[in-house]
Amino acid sequence: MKRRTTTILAAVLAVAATSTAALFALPASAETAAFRVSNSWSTGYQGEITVSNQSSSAISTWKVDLTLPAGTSVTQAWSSTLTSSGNTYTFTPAAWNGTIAANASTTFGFIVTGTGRPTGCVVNGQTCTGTTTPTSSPTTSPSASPSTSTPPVNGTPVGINGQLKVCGTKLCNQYGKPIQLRGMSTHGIQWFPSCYTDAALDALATDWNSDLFRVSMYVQEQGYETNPAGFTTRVNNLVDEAEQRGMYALIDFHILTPGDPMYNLDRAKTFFAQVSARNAAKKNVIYEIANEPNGVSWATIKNYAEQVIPVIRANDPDAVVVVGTRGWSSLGVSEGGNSSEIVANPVNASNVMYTFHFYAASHKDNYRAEVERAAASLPLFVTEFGTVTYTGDGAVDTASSNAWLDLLDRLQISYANWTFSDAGEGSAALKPGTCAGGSFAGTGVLTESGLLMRSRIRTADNFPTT
Ligand code: IDC
Repeated sequence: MKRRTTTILAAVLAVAATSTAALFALPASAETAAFRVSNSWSTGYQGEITVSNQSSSAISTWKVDLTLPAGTSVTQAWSSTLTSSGNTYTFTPAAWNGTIAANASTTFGFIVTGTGRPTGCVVNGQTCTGTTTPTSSPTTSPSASPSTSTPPVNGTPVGINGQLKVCGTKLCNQYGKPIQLRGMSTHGIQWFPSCYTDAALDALATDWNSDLFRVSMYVQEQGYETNPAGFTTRVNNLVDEAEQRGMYALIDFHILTPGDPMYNLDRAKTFFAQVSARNAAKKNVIYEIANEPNGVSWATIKNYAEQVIPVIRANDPDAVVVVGTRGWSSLGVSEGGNSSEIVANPVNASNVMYTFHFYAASHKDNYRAEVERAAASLPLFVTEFGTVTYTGDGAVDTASSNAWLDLLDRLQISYANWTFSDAGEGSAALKPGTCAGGSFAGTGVLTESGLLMRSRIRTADNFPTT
């Protein structure tokens, strides 16, 4: 039932620096809607509106009408339902966010083509009041414009292979030939900033001959949720660093706890809208949309994927997207299932792969058998694995690690090892204190896991061009 409010609803518009913002005055204790530009580029921008219920009882629905000047239009929205009439764009709730509890809020986002800022705002049918004044409020935009692409360096993994594409069950290069990418994952980028410097990336690219650099952006645990703009910028910078060295960058939306990806759906849509718009021109970006779903059904993961993938595709239609699987990306095995549930009900999108993770000291023959079986039907990508136990710590299991890596090589399954960091745990490739020291090349800085991984990764690649 639609509850008519008697309070005056209004919106605050705060836009990027050098723009003009319309400031709508708010009565005290009203439901409000706040608009902000969260990213902008030469031909458009991304907007976000937060509808807040500042009253003492729940509201059961909401509706926001934005008017844009001629030549500017909303081309995509998420976490809301978009309709339009002329220059007016109407946003109503998505299936899950119509009800807003007392003192709670919901945020939806949209992409605008054209640079005109809103000229009008109506919330639940009432005209926003206020004046338009120039402002120089600080921008929260993670980047001013979509990044242009750095030409791939000749002879590097990106220089040779170019834009990747899923072909059958394989990852293929620009020549349509199957390839395997071998590389390293960061630890949580919120924890080890000094491990991802220019010197570190140089060592990965030229000493390790790494094809791939996974950028692990935790969402919780002091990650993205604490500073979306800051983490988005950090990820984009690392994408550039990888590109400059001819390495692929795997953008990992590192959900872990809670294991239900739906908990982070809105954040995922916002984050992937931004990174895909900004990096669309690049050939080196692969999107990993959910690190390790756990405690949820495959149907839930698939539903999440089918909401996030269109957000990416709208900006970056040809990029490969990797989808997490049930049971901490074990293809379901760690929760008593297997890959048959995916084969029977695959994600309804093309150019996608499925994640498999393992920790060699914990996951052995039965997991290897399932990977071999699944690889016959599904494109798999080992976006994370460790040479130790699933805790990320303990001794390297050399025999199991080599059995795994031999299997992945044979099946041409790409992989990233956890972690290129100096965390004091067995899975870290670098000895504690290495990152502060600032030198990363050679074997002197490596742990037992690092020595094993560098020796496996730096061997010659097989990247066919004909
Ligand atoms: C671990 C880190 C550890 C950190 C912990 C919690 O190694 O330092 O305290 O996360 O954030 C995964 C996860 C990955 C884990 C890793 C090892 O994707 O985040 O990292 N692991 O436990 N899945 C299986 C193992």
